Amino acid sequence: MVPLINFFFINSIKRGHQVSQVLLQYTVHTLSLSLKLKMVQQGQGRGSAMLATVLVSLLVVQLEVAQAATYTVGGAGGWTFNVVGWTNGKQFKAGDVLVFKYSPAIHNVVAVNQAGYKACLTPRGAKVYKTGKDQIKLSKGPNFFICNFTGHCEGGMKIAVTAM
Ligand SMILES: *[C@@H]1O[C@H](CO)[C@@H](O)[C@H](O)[C@H]1NC(C)=O
Ligand SMILES: [Cu+2]
Repeated sequence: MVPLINFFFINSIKRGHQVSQVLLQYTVHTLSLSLKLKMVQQGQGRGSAMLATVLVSLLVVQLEVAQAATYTVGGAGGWTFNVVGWTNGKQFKAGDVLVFKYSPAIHNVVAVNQAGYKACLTPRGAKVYKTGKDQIKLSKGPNFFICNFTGHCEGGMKIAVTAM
């Protein structure tokens, strides 16, 4: 039981879930375990206990699927130069939220297309974010963001994120 819960925690935290969401899942898990225990104690037999396990597991899986994760781009360092490798090894889903934290006096976030990402150019009409704490929801497929202050994108201030 303990290894299972540990696995559960580590997995959720890896996915970038907020602590509150992890705690919610933990509660559901704990409930399922006590439910099983109760059924066995009441002599309702292995069959119903197993059914309860399956049902609660399904509920947990559904919660997992429905939940959007929130990521702070660049981690503790925030949205800055050389953040381009931050996406390595991460999996993103449509609806996940990226939080860009930076000083708006010296940086911004511009949603661009693939060509803009590659060439560090801002396409006409591109959406510019400049609050210093922008929350951007990922859409399914590729998402590209650059800082368009002169030279910053070239300095690795760009990310490409593919959301499943
Ligand atoms: C950044 O993009 C905005 C919006 O297209 C544009 O007005 C601005 O001139 C760009 N800044 C630079 C340094 O290219
Ligand atoms: Cu910048």
